[in-house]
Amino acid sequence: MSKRNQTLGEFIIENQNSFKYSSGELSKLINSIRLAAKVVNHEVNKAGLVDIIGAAGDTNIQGEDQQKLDVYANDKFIQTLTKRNIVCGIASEEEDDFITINSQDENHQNKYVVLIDPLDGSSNIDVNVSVGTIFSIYRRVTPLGTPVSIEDFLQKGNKQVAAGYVVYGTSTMLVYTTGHGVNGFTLNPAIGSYYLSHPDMQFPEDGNIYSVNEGNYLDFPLGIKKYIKYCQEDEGERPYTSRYIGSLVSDFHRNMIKGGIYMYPKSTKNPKGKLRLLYECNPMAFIAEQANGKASDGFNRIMDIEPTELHERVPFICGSKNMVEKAEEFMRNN
Ligand code: AHM
Ligand code: MG
Repeated sequence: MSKRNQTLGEFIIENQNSFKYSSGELSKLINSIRLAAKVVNHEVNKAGLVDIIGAAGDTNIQGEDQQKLDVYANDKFIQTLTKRNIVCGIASEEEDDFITINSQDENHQNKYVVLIDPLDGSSNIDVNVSVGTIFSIYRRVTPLGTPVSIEDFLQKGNKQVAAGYVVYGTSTMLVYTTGHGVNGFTLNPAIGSYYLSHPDMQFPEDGNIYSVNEGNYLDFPLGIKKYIKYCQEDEGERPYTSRYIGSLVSDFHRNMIKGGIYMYPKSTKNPKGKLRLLYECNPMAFIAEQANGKASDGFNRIMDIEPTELHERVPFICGSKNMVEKAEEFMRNN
C-alpha cells in the first residue's frame, strides 16, 4: 500500500513484487533513471546562467566543453543505463540508430530495452519554460545470448512493461507506471530525494482544457478543426479553455491533473503528425491508460499500432477519456 511521503526508493522496493517478472532488475532500471534524472535536473536548472558559464559549443572556465542540454541529457541517460547489466539496447530520439549493450559476461544476457526522449520540448529551455524526459521500457523479444535487434525496439506499445516521464518544472517530478496505476514523485532538491506526492494519479473523465498548436489550424484535418470549434462554442458547460505550453510532458501533466486533451494532429506541414510513436506517444499513451485516460491517433488506439521504424511519427490525441472519444467522433464523421 503506497503512502504519501514515502521516498521513491522505498516505493520501488515495496512494490517490486507486484511486477510479474520480479527479479529486481526492473526496479534497478527505474532506479538508474531516477539517478540520471537528478543529474539532468541539476544541469537544466542552470540553463539561465548560459551567459555566465558559457553557451553550447564554448569551452568553460575549467576548460570543459559546454554541451547543448539535449545532448548532455542524452549522454547522461545512456551512461547511467549502460552500466547496470540490465539493458541490452537503447534507442533515443537523439540517435539515428539504436545502441547495442552487451552484458558484463559478454554473452548478451541483459533483458530490457529502453526507448527515450532525453529532453523533450528543448526549444523551451532558452526561455525558462518546463521541459521533460520521456522513457519507455520493454522486455526484449529476441533470445538471450544474441545481440539486441531492431525487432526488440519495434514492439507495439501494449507490450511496454514500464513507462514514465520527468518534468523539470516549478518542481521536478518523476511520474511512472509499471502497469499498476500511475504514481508521481516530487524531488526535494535540498535532500536529493523524490517523495511520493501524487499517488494513484487519474485523468478526470472529462475536462475543459484543450491543448493544441492553433497556429497550424488552417492545415488541420476537418475533424480536428470542427472539434476545436466545438470546444469554443458557447453552449452549456463550454467553451473550454486553451492551454498550450509546447512541451508535451508539461501539457500532458497539467491535463492529467486538471482534465483536458492534448492534440498534435497531422497537418500539411507534418503529414504524419510531429510526435514520435516510440519515444513520445507510446509511453504517454501507457501512462494515460493507466490513469484512466485515453490515447488515439484519431481512429485507433496508439498502443495497438505496429511500429515499422524507430523514428516513426504519428498523429496524437491524448487525455481525458470523454474528450478523446469526442475528438475521435469528429474525426470519424468528417
Ligand atoms: P521535440 O522532440 O523536438 O522537442 O518536439 C516535441 C515537442 C513536444 O514536446 C511539443 O508538444 C511539440 O513538440 C510542440 O511542437 P510545436 O512547436 O510544433 O507546437
Ligand atoms: Mg521530443
